[in-house]
Amino acid sequence: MTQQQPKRILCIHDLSGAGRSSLCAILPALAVMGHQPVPLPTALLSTHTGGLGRPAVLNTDDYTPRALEHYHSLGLEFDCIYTGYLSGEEQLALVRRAFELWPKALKVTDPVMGDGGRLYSGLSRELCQGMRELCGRADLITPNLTEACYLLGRPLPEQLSREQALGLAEELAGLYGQVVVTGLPLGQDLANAGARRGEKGFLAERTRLDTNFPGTGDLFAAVLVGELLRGGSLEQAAELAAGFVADCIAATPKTADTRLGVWLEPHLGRLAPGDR
Ligand code: PXL
Repeated sequence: MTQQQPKRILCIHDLSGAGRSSLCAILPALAVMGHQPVPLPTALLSTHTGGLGRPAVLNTDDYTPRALEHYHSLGLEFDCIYTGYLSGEEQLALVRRAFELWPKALKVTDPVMGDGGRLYSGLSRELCQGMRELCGRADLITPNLTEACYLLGRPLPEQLSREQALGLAEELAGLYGQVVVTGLPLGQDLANAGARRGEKGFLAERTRLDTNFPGTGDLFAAVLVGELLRGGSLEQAAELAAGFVADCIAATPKTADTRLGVWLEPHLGRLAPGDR
């Protein structure tokens, strides 16, 4: 079997030790898909901020700009720069600098700001404004519905028809370029869940399970990025990512502590090249 050259991906996200979010979900997913993720942690946290109390936090603003310049001085090339959770406004400049240093890299921004209609605790309005601007610089953005509504400056709908969902994504695409919106509450009988193509775009539908886990947006975006870099289309990548996340959610025991994220570890092997 011929080996595909691993794609090198600069991952600008936080490292939250427990809870299977951000880099702790992203790094294993990208690596098992055959890529070389290079983490640039925007902060170190003991856990994510979603319900596990107040995490211990270490600011990395003194480290990250120097790490970027070091990578550049080494002549390291990145095929992709993939950005997510930023804990402060300084990090907007960090991402802009990364985009500037590697102009040929595919720029993917997951504008991690909130969920369920609320912003994550500790994120300032200014940071969220800056995130908007960053989305304008990216080649592809992957907001969830809360973030998509924030980017469009409108309230969160409780439910969406397929037509409305495609319309929302189209509106965002008009402003920002390529867009994949996650977590759309379609509220329909999805017994025949699967891929659906409309005139304006596509839907990767899965049956909605009545639980919420932190980190699933990070896992989705990582698999999406991984598949795009393996040469998949946006639609194929979204299907793979939606299926993988849905399978991880379904396979996590009902009694598990949802705050610790989905039990992704037993399933990662399925993402390996040649294992699909
Ligand atoms: O999964 C999104 C995310 C990433 N990073 C941190 C978070 C969250 C969501 O709560 O708190 C630190």
